[in-house]
Amino acid sequence: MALVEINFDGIIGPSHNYAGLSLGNLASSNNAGAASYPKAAALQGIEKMRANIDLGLAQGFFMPLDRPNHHWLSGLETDMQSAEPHIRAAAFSASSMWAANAATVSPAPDTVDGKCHLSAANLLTMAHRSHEWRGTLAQLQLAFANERHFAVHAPVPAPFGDEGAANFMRLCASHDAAGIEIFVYGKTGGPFPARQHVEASKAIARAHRLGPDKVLFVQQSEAAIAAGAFHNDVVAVANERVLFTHEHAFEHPEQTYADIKRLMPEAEIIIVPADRVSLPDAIQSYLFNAQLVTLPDGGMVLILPYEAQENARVWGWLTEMVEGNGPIRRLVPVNVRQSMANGGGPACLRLRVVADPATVDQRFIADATKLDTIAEVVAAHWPETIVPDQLGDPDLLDKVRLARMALLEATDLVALA
Ligand code: SUG
Repeated sequence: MALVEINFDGIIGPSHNYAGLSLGNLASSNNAGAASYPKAAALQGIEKMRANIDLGLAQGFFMPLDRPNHHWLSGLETDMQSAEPHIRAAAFSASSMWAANAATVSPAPDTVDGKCHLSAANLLTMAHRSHEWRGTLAQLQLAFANERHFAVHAPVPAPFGDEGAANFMRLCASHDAAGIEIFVYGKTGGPFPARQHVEASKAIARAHRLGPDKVLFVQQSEAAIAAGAFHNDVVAVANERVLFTHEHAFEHPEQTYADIKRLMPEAEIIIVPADRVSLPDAIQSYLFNAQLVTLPDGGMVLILPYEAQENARVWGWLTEMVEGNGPIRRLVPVNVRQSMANGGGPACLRLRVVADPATVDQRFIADATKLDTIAEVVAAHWPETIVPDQLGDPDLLDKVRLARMALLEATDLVALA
């Protein structure tokens, strides 16, 4: 089979909660302390996968990581009972659901050795995310174990923060053709941290054996980070020859567009002007944190959160865009409200891998029947609700651990226990 884009979604874990852990992520801060609904959250994610399969797209998934992370806590000489609340919350976070941050992926057509390269992200800027990489790496090594087709790399070492594909875009004539890879890094973000360091991006480009004439390193705009775009995928998304971006996504937009056109003259850049959609509107509605995908018939659709439809200025602009003669033909709103309340839209929940699905470990490939099985496990085992002051409750910790184990058993992935 030919190379296709497979979207691997992180299954939303049973410990999903709102602990306000991500400075600079406004949804995370604004919802700190609110009650979360892990079962509803995971079912929303499963429905998104189901809808994408119905659109004819290839779909995979990743398992939630083991939480709380006792290994991390013991490294800090503490445990769930005695840890301070912020450490306890960091150990318990279900943040690996945002699979766009799991790794950076360079598909085989872009690399000198003709393999698909994946580098697990170190996520070291945020404490609760900094301990994801071990579990993520183990999972990538299992899913992409076929060394004829894949090379899986360990994270870039500290101190250079890397947040994976959330700060990475690929433009190409079609997914199976050689493309250009755009690494977006931050320098400063006003009051908020810039999470992607340029040295991490450069290291990944070297590890992935990309041709230097096919790579761009682009600075994210300081204003965007300061407004709450903690990842570039909050203000821009690319698919095949199309870049869909906010006017203020990049620090040097004209230079960025010119460089893209130089490396790929057929690129089509759709710029959403700030006088139609302000940065605050873009960040509140997450219109760019959409899955921009090509359907089997060749048309492109934007799979975006309900929140984008509910913002009149955003929806007005999008409606005009699809009525025009552009490449994006359809808008498909989806309900991922539980994830959105922690700053994770449809695009955050998935990692794109261009590969032949037959070369991937089949346990990670979704179909309707498998999603039914996963939904049954979630319905039976995931907590209904969690409030942050429950995080030390031993009954909740047991429930969360057993819920994940039930899922690993149902998907034949106990190797990840
Ligand atoms: O890293 N939120 C995540 C959201 C990640 C979104 N991913 C992409 N943009 N690709 C983050 O900020 C909040 C957790 C909490 O507050 O409980 C959180 O980690």
